[in-house]
Amino acid sequence: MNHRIRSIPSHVVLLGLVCFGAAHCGDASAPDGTSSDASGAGGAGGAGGAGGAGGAGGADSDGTGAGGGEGGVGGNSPPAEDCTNGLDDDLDSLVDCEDADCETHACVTAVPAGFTGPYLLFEGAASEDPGCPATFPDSFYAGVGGLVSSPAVCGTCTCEAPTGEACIVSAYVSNASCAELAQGLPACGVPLDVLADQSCNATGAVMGGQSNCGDPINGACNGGSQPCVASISVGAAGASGGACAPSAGSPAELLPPTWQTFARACAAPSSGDGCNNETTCLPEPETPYRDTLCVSQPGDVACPAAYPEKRTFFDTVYVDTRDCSDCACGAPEGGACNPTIAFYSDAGTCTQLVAHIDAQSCKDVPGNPTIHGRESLSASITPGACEPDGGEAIGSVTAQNPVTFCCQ
Ligand SMILES: [Ca+2]
Ligand SMILES: [Ca+2]
Repeated sequence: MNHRIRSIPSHVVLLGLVCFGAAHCGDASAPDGTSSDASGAGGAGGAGGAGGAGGAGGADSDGTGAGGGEGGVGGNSPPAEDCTNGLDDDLDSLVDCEDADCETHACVTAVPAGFTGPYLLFEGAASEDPGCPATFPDSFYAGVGGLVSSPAVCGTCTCEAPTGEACIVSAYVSNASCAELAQGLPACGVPLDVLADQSCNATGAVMGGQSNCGDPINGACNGGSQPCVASISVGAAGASGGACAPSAGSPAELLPPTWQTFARACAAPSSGDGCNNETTCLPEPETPYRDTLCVSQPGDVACPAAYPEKRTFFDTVYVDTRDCSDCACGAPEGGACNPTIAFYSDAGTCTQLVAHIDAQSCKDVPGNPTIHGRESLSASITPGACEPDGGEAIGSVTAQNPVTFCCQ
């Protein structure tokens, strides 16, 4: 006789398969027509359920009952619904997120192309990093965000006193007298600037002794009969040229940048079904994590519509170009000189004096002399000053290696 044991699906819960008495349990025809010849056999153990109770003793003619069968071997406890395995574990025909047992889970929009996730995200102080919880046990990412840096602190630039300033005095040798010049009458003349450094200036000359050397006619100095040299006007003197040496400046003082935010993203090892095709079943976030899940992509990228909230994090490496610009100086300004100029008639040797003339004055010179050499009687220059420039904070701190998280 073929003794068949029917295979029982492991998930089937068998309760109440109880054998009452040998008459019922022994030689009972099985539903498939085979017979079981065990007398008083215990009930079959229910897989995944409680074991069958032992068979009760059957009544017989002497009033003593045969021994009851032994109880079946107890099965495992019924499995709870695993919400992330795509199976109906507890056999209520509800898979994962469909199952009320998965109320701590929710359907989450599937990960858009190019992204990974979804991830649980923590943002906060690094000292409060919670790590990853049991529901999302795999740490996917740890980074920082919110880079804050202050500009370089720069010392004040200064400029040394100017050097190389020259005192240039304008002189004008005219065929008009000082009085005529003062009246603004037409006059002809020749400018003869003087470098007031106590050297004998010999460049340029106005020849005297002539009587027809440029009287103005109709405003043009092309003829006339007056002496060619009647007066010398000395204009305002001023220092010009030169330069100031800038101070070296102080080294840029750089405070280290700080990150306002620490970020950690955690992944779940698997996701479940029970959602529509566009979504997946995952544990719902709990504090201190962000209350929506996020997807990620390396770099600084735009976020898809399904995960619109963009968060950008970086590793702690940064590029710091902060510095102070070099110190520089503008041109000297405000220098002064006010020399008396001596004019000579000789050929640039400054020996035959014609006149001493102070700056900003005019003097008539009699005898129509030649004016050639001229020199300043002092070389004193009251130095000007240069406006300092530079020493400004430049550059910036730039975070590196961005990673984009896009959250719901
Ligand atoms: Ca399941
Ligand atoms: Ca289920």
